[in-house]
Amino acid sequence: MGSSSQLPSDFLWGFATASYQIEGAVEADGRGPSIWDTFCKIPGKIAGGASGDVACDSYNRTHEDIELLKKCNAQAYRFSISWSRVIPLGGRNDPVNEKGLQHYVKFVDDLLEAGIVPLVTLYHWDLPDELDKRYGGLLNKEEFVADFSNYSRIIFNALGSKVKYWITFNEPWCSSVLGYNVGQFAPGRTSDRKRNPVGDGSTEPWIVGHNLLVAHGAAVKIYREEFKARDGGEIGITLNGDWAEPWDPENPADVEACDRKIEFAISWFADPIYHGKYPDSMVKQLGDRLPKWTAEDIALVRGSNDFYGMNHYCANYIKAKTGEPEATDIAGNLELLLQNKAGEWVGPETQSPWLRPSAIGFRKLLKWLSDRYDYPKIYVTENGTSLKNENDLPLEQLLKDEFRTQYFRDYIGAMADAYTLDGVNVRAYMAWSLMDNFEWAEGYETRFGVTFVDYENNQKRLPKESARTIGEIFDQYIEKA
Ligand code: PNW
Repeated sequence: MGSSSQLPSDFLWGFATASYQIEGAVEADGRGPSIWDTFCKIPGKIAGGASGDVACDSYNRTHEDIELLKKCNAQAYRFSISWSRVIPLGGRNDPVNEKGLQHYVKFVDDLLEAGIVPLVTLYHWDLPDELDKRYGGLLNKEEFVADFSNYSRIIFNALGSKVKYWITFNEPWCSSVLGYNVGQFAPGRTSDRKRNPVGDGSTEPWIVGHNLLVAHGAAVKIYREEFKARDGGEIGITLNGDWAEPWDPENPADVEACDRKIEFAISWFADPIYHGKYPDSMVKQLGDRLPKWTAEDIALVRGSNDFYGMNHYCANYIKAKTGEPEATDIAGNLELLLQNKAGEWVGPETQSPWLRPSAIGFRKLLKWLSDRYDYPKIYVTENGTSLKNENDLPLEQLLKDEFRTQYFRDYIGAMADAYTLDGVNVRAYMAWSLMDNFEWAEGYETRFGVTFVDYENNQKRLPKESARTIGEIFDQYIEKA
């Protein structure tokens, strides 16, 4: 497997990060707070009481980060823009902060000068806090769509001539489910009263997911009507989703539940975009709790992807539940397990409780998506792994991250197989992540970087083994032009 597979000569690869996870400098140059600044201040929400206050200090170290990218021979870099740096209060009638905006203009110029292709995410979870307070943020369709449209237009205007790849939203599933059902991510709303006095996990995630789709569609319309002819770029949304294998392959209910699990995680967003409706399995389970598409909204959403942005990490075993689904169920009335009926683990343990690698699952999901959405152009916008106890290893060992290197070998090989053997139209790959960073609720205890960041020592960056190897892996697979 893998040895004879290839990737096309124009395949684009590089690394990904996100603003709140790396930038720090939360008060620099007039930045306003985001919902993550606020969430991090609530005791007990983040491991070790951490926050993105300093993180990797990337706001002040753009040159170091570009040097890192060059050292890895990266062709591309996916990063996100902090909305509240550009519009500190966030809204369409609020002032634009020219300093914040110019930071990104300069950064993009510097990347281009270094020969690195920028992929820009407009929204990687850091909503301006004021919008959450003012009108309930993502819960308020009219206001949120209008404000996101305004913000997007400002960014397209400032960067459109230089940036050819745009991602509207990163992982709307995480914003909706982790932010409004589980309550583990900002703004932390949930039905679980031990976690939060407010929130309704049976309705809010579906409203938020719907609003994110409409906001995505609205931004795409703006890009296509006002910028695309001039700038010639592409725009899409990035969806997360892992592969599903039946807990008991002999049990048809488990086999069926696998498709349902992917539908609840991915097709929730991808079906409206590619098919103009929500999946039947979701309509059936959620009934009126799933918002209805108006003709106007679905016209914005349908056909709104120039490419499919895919974040992918791992696989799960799926066991169908019997009986009626709970009101707060978001998964499709099934259990996500790491072991199957025979007691086999889906993959080796990592530091992230939800992540056990299974490279073959990557190939299978690429094919599943291609079948369902008629072979769209796919850009893998994130893929990577943490390492069990990496944070506790002595530096010397930590820099030899063979486990992560092998993960990239296996996953990139599986992707090349999907391209070569399954006809999957995958054209780009961004490894998560360029460097260790603020891993949301897990704080700094979990590391995903190909570069070690020494938080104790002035955020010094030291490339790990995987940083060196990933370029060699791509070199092996990418056809010479
Ligand atoms: C993605 N889950 O998040 C994000 O896009 C990144 O910002 C993040 O650092 C990376 O994956 C690694 O976690 C996810 O619980 C977070 O299933 C959690 C889950 C999935 C994706």
